[in-house]
Amino acid sequence: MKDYLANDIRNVVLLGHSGAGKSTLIESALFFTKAVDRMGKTTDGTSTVDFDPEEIKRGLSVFTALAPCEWKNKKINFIDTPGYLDYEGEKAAGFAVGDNALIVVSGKDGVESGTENAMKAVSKRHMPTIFFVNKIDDENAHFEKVVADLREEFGNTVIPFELPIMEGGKLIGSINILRKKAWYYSDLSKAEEVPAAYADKVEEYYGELAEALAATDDELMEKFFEEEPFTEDEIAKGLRIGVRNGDIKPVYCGSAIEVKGIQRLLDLITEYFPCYAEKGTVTAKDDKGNEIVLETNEHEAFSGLVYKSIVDPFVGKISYLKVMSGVLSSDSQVYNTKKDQMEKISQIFCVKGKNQIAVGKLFTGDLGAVTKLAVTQTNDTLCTKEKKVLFDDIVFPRPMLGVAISPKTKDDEDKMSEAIKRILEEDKSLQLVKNAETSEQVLYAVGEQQIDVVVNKLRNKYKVEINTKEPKIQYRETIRKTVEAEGKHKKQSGGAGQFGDVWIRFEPCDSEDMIFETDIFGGSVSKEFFPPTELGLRKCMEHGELAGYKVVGVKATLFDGKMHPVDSKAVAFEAAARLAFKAAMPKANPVLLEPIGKVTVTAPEKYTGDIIGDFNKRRGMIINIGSSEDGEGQIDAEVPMAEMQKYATELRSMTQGRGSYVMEFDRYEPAPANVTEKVVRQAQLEKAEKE
Ligand SMILES: Nc1nc2c(ncn2[C@@H]2O[C@H](COP(=O)(O)OP(=O)(O)OP(=O)(O)O)[C@@H](O)[C@H]2O)c(=O)[nH]1
Ligand SMILES: [Mg+2]
Repeated sequence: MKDYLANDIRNVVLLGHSGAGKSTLIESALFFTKAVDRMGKTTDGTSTVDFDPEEIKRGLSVFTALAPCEWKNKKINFIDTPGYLDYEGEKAAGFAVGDNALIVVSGKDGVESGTENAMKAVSKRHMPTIFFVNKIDDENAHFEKVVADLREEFGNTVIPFELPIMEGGKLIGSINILRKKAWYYSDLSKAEEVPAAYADKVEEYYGELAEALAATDDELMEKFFEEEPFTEDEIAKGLRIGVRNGDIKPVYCGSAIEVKGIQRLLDLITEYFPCYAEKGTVTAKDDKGNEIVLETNEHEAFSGLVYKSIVDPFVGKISYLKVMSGVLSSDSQVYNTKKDQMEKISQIFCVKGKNQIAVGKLFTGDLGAVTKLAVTQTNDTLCTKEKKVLFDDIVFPRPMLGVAISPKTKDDEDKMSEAIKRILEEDKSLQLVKNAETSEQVLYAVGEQQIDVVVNKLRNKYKVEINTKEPKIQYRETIRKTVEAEGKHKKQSGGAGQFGDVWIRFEPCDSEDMIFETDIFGGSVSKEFFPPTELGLRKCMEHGELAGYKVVGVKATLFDGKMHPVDSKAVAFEAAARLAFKAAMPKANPVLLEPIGKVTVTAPEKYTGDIIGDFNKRRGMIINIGSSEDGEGQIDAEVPMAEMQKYATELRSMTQGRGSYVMEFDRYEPAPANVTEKVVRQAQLEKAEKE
């Protein structure tokens, strides 16, 4: 591939529902432009962008991938994103470096939640957008219905540019609405008359398109009202403006699998989608945190954003980046602003699926990869030492689905933490939390399939086997009644004896940490035994008597005791304190506390009723019903966290993937009797198993 300057590069991110045909459409474009010699398939593992074993096994995309092709002296960087919701993090990475969006819609399944999510994302970024209605070859495909649904859902800026021509259930050609001409796939070189059966529909679509074009320019509007035809130049200018500012979102159609409709799509992309350099400038922060403006051209100092990293146990690290300004050259030194360190760039690659093609330079706006960087990670900015800049982080989704992971064997234990560290570096939508209280390592992910990918990656790439289970809920225990109890530890058989005797008052208090006081009269317990008594109690507080959970809200006062002239020792008082605790707790009206989370759910309003009903079943309390920043429904609730373990999956099925939520721990509250009973029983079972 030759070098492409900024003006000749188009970055196009493919978005849409899983299974709409994004990866196949890219393959089709690569095949059509001869970037690959065989048309690969996502279903048999031969596609260019779905090459990872996890993708091949599942028959869908799991990772964002890059595949450039050349068309009419332009380079189109196709960025494939996974439609499946678990891979939201990968989608965020790919989306962040796209300048234009190609939303693929299945002609047979129409507008789906993935289409809506894609549209929501591109609207937020005001990204120029084209729709491609795919699978028109399928007998159940219905282009006009899909167009009508798209317009109803996303408004009148969605405008059909073509109409498929079918014959005997086969897609044989398409009509260009603007030119009112038909092209047949048997011979794309000549335009023909529109078949009579399509004439009315063409007129209807033409009216919509002409009006949208007219709206881009006053002169065109005048012509439109005068019913004068637009010239080719006027059309081109109007389209360029309309597509760029989002007032026109062309709808194209075809069949990725039959390589139909690809040529016009490529034309549209190269002619009407803007290149990144057209932005003119991009803002970043300088090393003092002040805003700095960089020009998006080759003369500016180099800067780049790393949007994805792959840590290969054999090859080392591969860092994917977008050149935000200037030129990145091989055999150069760049500065990593976040890490405050120089990095050596030896080789630069243009990436096509799993293949890396060495190139000498990457120009402004281009996407590529570099290998073996020492400290650079995803979301780092690379730049020159002379012009230090920092770009905003790509925002990755907050994972909410927790799973406790543990190594299967001792051998796995040694390798697990290093392997997980690498996996976390690759996937910014994963988080690992080491919970000191439950002694668990909890991996948080977006969805269950993503967890499965992690388990497989550990097994296949790092040869580590792990167990997964639902994380423990961090219950707590407290007391409701003041009690006094004696603990007497006496060991006088053989050797040196041990003697400690304490009287301790336990009373409820507000402090999470135990408060320890002494109120000894007449020296019944010498001061030197206060610390071991306290230590004994503190150890007990870690595991309550009710169900083994941490005890909070207790004040303990050592108010009496006895000593032995020879046998009284620190260990004996520690043991005595423990006995006092054990004796006191059952009488102190112990209570189990459960964690309550503050939950915010965002989903289209039509789901509000279901979401609220579901919270009632989860013992939740609705705090507020309102709207989110995006104008969707927002429900705030407080729910026991034990009821939310699988909520990520359940909310998804309740809203067909349109809802999302965040939850934060808020406070502890006494658990109801039935919950306490269940937790206590479970604890007893576990204890019995251990013994
Ligand atoms: N009939 C028909 N099937 C198609 C067409 N394009 C893709 N498919 C099939 O649709 C299925 C999904 O295609 P993919 O390209 O993997 O879909 P995707 O949008 O990349 O899906 P995700 O990676 O999960 O987001 C596969 O079985 C394809 O063979 C098409 O034009 N016509
Ligand atoms: Mg795919």
